[in-house]
Amino acid sequence: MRTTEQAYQLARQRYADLGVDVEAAVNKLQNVKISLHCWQGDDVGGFESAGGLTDGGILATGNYPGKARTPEQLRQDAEVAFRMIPGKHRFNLHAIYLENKGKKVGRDEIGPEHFQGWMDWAKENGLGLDFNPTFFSHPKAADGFTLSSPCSETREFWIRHGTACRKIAAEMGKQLGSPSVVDFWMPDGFKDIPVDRLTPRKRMEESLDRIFAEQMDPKLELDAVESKLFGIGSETYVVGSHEFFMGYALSRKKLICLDAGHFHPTEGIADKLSSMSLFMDELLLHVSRPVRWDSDHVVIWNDDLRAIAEELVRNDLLGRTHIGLDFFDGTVNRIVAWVVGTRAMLKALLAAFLEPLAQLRKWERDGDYSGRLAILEELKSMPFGAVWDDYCERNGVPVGAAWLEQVRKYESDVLSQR
Ligand code: RNT
Ligand code: ZN
Repeated sequence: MRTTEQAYQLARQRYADLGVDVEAAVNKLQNVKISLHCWQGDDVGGFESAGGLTDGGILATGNYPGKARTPEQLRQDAEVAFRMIPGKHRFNLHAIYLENKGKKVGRDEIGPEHFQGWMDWAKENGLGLDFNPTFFSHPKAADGFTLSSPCSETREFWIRHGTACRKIAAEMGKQLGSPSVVDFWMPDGFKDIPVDRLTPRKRMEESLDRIFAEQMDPKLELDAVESKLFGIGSETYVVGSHEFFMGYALSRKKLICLDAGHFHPTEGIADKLSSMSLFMDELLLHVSRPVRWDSDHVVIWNDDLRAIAEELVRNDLLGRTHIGLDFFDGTVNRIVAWVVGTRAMLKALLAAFLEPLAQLRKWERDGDYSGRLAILEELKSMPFGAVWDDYCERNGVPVGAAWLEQVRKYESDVLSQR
């Protein structure tokens, strides 16, 4: 017997002793799809022009060599990442990742034809696609306002952009046979203390209502709105705050997107999920790792991530939660970042599936908090790694750290030649 197999059999027995069915846990994980964000592959640059990210409340740091500069390169890199990640997943595009064949196409003029290459690639690779309008890195967003701008011409431009993006996503949903989730995040806000906090919010509300006026088939396209506490240049006031988008999503029956970095520095998103699940059908997550601020570090398997996964599993929310990743680190090999972040998310979910939940719930109901405390702590040193390794093996991806060697080889063969 191979060592991974031996270790797995022993681990299975250890978990069975606790009342956990490992095979059932593994089968559940097999159904989970994570949406990998294209923007980790090139530091949120996109292919509109050679310029790349300018401003608008997000900032990528680092200049690790080998960044993807064309759609072909980005797809090739993503394929390498997907080969290191167990399971079948999704890919999440921003509007600036269009293929314009060298012609300048305004953001308000984009259509499905500019994303056909991505749709063909997704089909070949068995991936679903998600989508994002890009309300930043643009002269019309340079003053920090888009859909809530006091300038009607600016608002109209961005309304046309948002409308175009929903149509593109619906086409993706149609061609790929699964709905494309469109996430609306706008950087709008003030650096310093405003005197009128209400009017920009009214304008934002009106603009969004115009964008969402057309009913879309939820089998093809779903809309989400993403709140934020502060950004670079919007430290004092963000139009799309949590309360704004919570109210908007509830009243318009949209999804809310919770980004792990968009709240107060010590405020996690895990505890929000159960409450929101009572009032909304579906949720979108931007799983990220804020370090002291909304820094978008690569996701790792830490307590915050565990807590998110536990809430999703314990409350049976996976069937109505879209899990997207949102980080961008240009100081490390960008494929390594994708692989580490996605594998961490999957590990956190697997660990959550491996809890003796019925027992823990019973103890809690009966007031046996000693049992709950003791077993939650024991679970941390259970042979989780053996189950994870077996999961990788049965999905045909490298076991343990073996994937790193493969990415390093790709770096020397391909990335370093760019
Ligand atoms: C920015 C938001 C948003 C972006 C992506 C690139 O603070 O988190 O989701 O990171 O759209
Ligand atoms: Zn986000």
